[in-house]
Amino acid sequence: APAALPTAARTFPPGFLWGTATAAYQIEGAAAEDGRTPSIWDTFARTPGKVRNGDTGDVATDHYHRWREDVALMADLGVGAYRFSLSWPRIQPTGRGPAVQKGLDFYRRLTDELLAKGIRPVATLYHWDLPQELEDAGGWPERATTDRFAEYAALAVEALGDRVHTWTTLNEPWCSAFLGHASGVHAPGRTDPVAALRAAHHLNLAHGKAVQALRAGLPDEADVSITLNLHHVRARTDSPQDADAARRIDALANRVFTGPLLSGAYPADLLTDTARLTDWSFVRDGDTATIRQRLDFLGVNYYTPTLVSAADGTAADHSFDGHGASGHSPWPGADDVVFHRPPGSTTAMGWAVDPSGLHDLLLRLKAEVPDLPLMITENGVACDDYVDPSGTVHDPDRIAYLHGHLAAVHRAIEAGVDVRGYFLWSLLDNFEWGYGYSKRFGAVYVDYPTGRRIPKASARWYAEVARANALPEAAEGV
Ligand code: GBH
Repeated sequence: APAALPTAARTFPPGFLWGTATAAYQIEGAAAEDGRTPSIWDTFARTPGKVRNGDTGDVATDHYHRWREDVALMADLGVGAYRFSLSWPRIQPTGRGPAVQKGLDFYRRLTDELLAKGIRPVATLYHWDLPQELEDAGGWPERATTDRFAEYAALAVEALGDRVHTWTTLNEPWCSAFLGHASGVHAPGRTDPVAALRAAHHLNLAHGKAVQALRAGLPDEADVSITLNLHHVRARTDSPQDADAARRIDALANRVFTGPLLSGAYPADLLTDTARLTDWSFVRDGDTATIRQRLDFLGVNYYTPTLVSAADGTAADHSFDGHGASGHSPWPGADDVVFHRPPGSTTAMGWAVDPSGLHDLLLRLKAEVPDLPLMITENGVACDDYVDPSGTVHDPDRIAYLHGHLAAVHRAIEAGVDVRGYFLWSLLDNFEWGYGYSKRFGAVYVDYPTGRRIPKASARWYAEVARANALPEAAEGV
């Protein structure tokens, strides 16, 4: 045989879903229109010192007014699915009572337009924008919030269940619980480790109740899921001390969610590790049964791996462990664990580029929950895009990142992992939480503040991958 046969095209399974993703607060703007009231992110962003440059989502990418143009952009890209989130305070401003019709109408128009263009809508109920009134009543550390969430889920599915058949309850409850309540770098900015553990449980419970509400309003063939930012945790050495550090972070990052969601129990080691802080009496009889609902798929968001060791006496570098500037840890009971920068190049966020973390994470999930289909609900990168004098936006680092991570997904599929689709984060440059508009994750460039959209080179590259349902040989394929 000839020595240099071309390697087989890396084709994805038939029907593999190609999409892009966004979230309401990051793109919509129109913060005070049509009855919308503040969420915890409006409050947080308006608090001096919380978000870089004092940026807020008041205008964001103005998607609330430019939605039709944004759907047209997606249609031009030819990508088959769009993952977006519903703004809770736009639909139910106080977090209680009847829905605001104008708020629902926005999502009706948006989803009608998506369906008219042949794009599957994938709706997330909660991407971090709790109505401020519910925060004032105690927020996620308070159990009653789980019932408010179930009521909101019922309103959303009643209005949209006829056209949206793919639903996700929560986006990344780890961030809501631990960045929001322990390190305080996300809204509501609390720094109380016990409140964070309570929030984690109530987010799990809210998910379980919301799945029941969603299923009650959906046809049998609809898909219901949750999206987790699972951490691929590696130990720096194979010493027992470092392995134990990795185990503890794995419990707080992953198993605090996957335990009750997939196995119906909180892991025993997590309860032991945090026993100094709490006896977990906020978990009541029956809660874990409520949390363990059948899932049609698990949404996985992946950006970078996590590398840890036991404390070794050197000063910790908190630039990649989610610590707040004030030094509060997002890891209750494990603030002695040291985080290290993984090897390799880093992105504009300072996160290491390592597709093997995604591959290994997918294989772990297959080993632990073999029958659960997976969906990559976010993957992408902030990098320094270059706008040339003709106005073309070049982002070779993004193309390379996407190529490497899609190759990792493809390898996992070849190894037997049931991955159903991939959503690029993000369709548009947008409000990157604590970093404001200083970081650009979009495949489409947004010129602030005119709002003009310019597809980057990566958008054209991704459109071609989706069209072919296959990866080109090299990153610079088109
Ligand atoms: C996602 O969060 C969000 O769903 C999305 O809204 C956001 O725009 C996007 O990613 C890009 O950030 O924080 O120091 O512990 C991802 C959040 C990023 C949290 C990686 C954990 C690890 C480094 N995750 N992070 S650190």
